[in-house]
Amino acid sequence: NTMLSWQRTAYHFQPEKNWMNDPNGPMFYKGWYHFFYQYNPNGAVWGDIVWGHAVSKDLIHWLHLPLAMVADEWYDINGVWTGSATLLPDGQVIMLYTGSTNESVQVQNLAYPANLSDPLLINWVKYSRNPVLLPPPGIDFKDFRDPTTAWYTSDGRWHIAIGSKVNTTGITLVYHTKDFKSFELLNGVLHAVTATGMWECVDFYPVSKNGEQGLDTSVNGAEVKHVFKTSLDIDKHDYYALGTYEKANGTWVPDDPKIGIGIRYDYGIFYASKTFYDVHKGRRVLWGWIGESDSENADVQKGWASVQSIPRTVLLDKKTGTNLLQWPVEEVDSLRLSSKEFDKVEVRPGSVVPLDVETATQLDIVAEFELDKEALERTNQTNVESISCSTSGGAAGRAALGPFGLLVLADDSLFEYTPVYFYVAKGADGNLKTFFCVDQSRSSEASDVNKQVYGSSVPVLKDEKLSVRLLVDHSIVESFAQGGRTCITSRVYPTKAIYGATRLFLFNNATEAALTCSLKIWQMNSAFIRPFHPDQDT
Ligand code: DQQ
Repeated sequence: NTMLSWQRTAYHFQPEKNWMNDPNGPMFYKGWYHFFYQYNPNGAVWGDIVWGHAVSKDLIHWLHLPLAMVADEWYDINGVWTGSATLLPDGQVIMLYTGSTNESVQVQNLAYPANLSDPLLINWVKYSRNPVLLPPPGIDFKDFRDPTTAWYTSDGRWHIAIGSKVNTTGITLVYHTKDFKSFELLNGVLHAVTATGMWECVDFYPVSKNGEQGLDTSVNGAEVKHVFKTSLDIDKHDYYALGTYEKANGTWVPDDPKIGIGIRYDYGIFYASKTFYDVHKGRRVLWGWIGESDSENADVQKGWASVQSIPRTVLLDKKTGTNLLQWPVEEVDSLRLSSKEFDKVEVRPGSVVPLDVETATQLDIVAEFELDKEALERTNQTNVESISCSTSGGAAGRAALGPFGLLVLADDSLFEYTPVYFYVAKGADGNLKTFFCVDQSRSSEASDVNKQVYGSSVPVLKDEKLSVRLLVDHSIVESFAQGGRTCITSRVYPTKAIYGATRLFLFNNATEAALTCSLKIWQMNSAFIRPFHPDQDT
């Protein structure tokens, strides 16, 4: 349907058509980044799931390859579900994935490349004695899925984690193995949290306490914290927490015992995410599935659904020590075309300032904001505990110190626009608390799309300016506050603010404080994401 074709993104990963969900088995192999994904070859809704496959030299431009695995065995005939890759030191590539069997039992299966000397890894072989794991006693046959990348420990074995639940407690089981064919279930669980339901797509990986490098999955020791991430089926959000992996008893202990399920990777749409260690650049890279927030009917009309996030590097935030920093991989900068800089633009309380960037559908924006210092001093204290992005009345609500920020995917008449903004409030202790939000309520004239306000508080340290990076791409806005401490990914469906009619504005709805904003804005090129032909020059 060409009516809706403008909603397709220009530099986010998408198949040519149909439904996509979770990222699967990402890795770097013989010069290529490999990306697999949950894919329905037959329609734009979830079902008939197989593994799509694409390769890239830079995580931005992609070549679509033939399906890597289809549902052709009794142990995955109801779906080739999510899995992860492990690169062994001897050069083998291990793929473990969940199959839904002919009786809809969730089992784990082993697959490997047919030809390790093919850098494109086009053909995959399923192990002849699959499945390698069945749901253990006490686990429901539909609550056993999404094996992680394996990590190696000093006992000479590889370990994998698999999400599950017991009653309503989400749990993570750990198995160890020497050959990825026979496995043993360890006593106890890696982690468990009551009332969180089924844990999907668990991820478990080390981050460096001091370094700027990413770490391979098996690294452990005093210099390392371990991130535990789970995707909650009950609310479709990804949560992570930092902690310590205690090899001796095989559990993971959160730094903050009160953290519960953890904090969100992203306060918008971002699910079933998975990291991999990029041996090529020595970094850890996070992929997340970004679904639609329009109606299923609209997806069927469009003929496609979902995109993937721009891959994000993940590092521990050394300044706070309590969160990760997520940042778009540096390769996305290669899409930057012409840029415009705006130095210390003043935005008075209650005003909107247009930014002359011509069309504004494909942008990379870096912005810094400063509120008038005197206004910050004289502002009254409020009960910050009662404030959140959605209680503040969205971007239209007005208080002393906000909201203020950018209006993206806006049309000239400000009929449609999506505010990405900060909201500052002074607490009873005199300290400022900052919220980072996206308000979708005016994003589209269409009625069958999500119009929620997304967001959370964001840590801002003394002497730090408020800063944001935005990646705008037709129907997606990925927003990173304070260097990636708090992220919000939004899918929006403007009907007027499209192509050449799209504009960008600054706004300040604070009643007390004037705002100064400095920005650099790049037009973004489209990425090449297209089918691979064997005779083409790579
Ligand atoms: N998607 C897969 C499952 C996983 C879920 C099926 C998460 O393996 O638990 O498509 O989105």
